[in-house]
Amino acid sequence: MADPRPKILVVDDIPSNVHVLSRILKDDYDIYFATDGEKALDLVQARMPDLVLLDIMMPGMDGFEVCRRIKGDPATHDIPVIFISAKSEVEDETRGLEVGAIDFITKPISPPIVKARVRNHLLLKRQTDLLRSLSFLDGLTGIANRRRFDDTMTREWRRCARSHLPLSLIILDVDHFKAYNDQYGHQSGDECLRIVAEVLSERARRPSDLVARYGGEEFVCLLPETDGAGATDVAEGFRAAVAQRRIPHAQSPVARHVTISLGVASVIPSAESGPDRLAEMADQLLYRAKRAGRNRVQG
Ligand code: GH3
Ligand code: MG
Ligand code: MG
Ligand code: MG
Repeated sequence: MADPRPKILVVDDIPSNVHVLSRILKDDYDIYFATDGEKALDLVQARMPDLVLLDIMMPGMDGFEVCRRIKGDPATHDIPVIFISAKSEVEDETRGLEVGAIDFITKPISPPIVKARVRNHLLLKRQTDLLRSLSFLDGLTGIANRRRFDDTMTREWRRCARSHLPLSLIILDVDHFKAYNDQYGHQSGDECLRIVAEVLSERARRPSDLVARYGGEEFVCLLPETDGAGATDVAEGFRAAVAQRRIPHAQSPVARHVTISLGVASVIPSAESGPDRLAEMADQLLYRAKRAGRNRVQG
């Protein structure tokens, strides 16, 4: 599928300036526009543009302030901002760059230069976005990695604490995986982990459920707004689905195929405490599932 057209927000209080920029760029990009700072900020939130072309001198909120606010919000911080201004003093340009703009173009503009700079900055933005998304993925299985899990856990902990909703965590570990590697080789071990990751991802029910590789042959599933009973159901579904894949494991004392053990912990988060205790609880329960014979869920 072709990439969607990049979205550019043009902000200028003089409609004819907006018009000129739109004409230069509209063949290659989707253009949105605003003629004051407040509307610009609303559109940034609503449209999440890939680039903002921003005038400085506007009645009400000026461009510097608009830029500062875009850069101050974690949700919009990474959107590149280019000032396009008749203000051409060194101090103006310096200030523009200091409030977080990536470039500064002076009016009157030269259409080919605007086009070329916009193209370059969008290319860079695309590469940065790609790198960021890769930094949150596990290289072996392609599912979320530990970094993504930690990030999401922090965010969901706060959200559930604010709304007094339960947050559940499943930690699971492949049974006798050392013996699997010894028997079938490390490459097959890797393939087995990819299959387990796929099975878990297929079984996670809600879009807000996050399945991640926790490390080695351990995986986690974070379940916001889910109580212990709900999470135990999901865990049991994981256990059964992995067993049903019948991945041969001749050396396993549990079954002749690959199995997993799971610990399930659930809390209603509070603002005073952090998520570490939840992970500890789930980990201890996983350990109990192992001692109780493996291929089971311990809630
Ligand atoms: P238990 O049922 O108690 O969990 O036994 P186990 O053998 O699974 O546990 P142990 O912690 O002794 O062994 C885990 C093994 O997982 C050892 C390690 O080499 C293997 N492993 C960890 N990460 C990877 C990986 O990315 N690929 C492969 N192939 N093996 C891995
Ligand atoms: Mg102006
Ligand atoms: Mg382990
Ligand atoms: Mg194991």
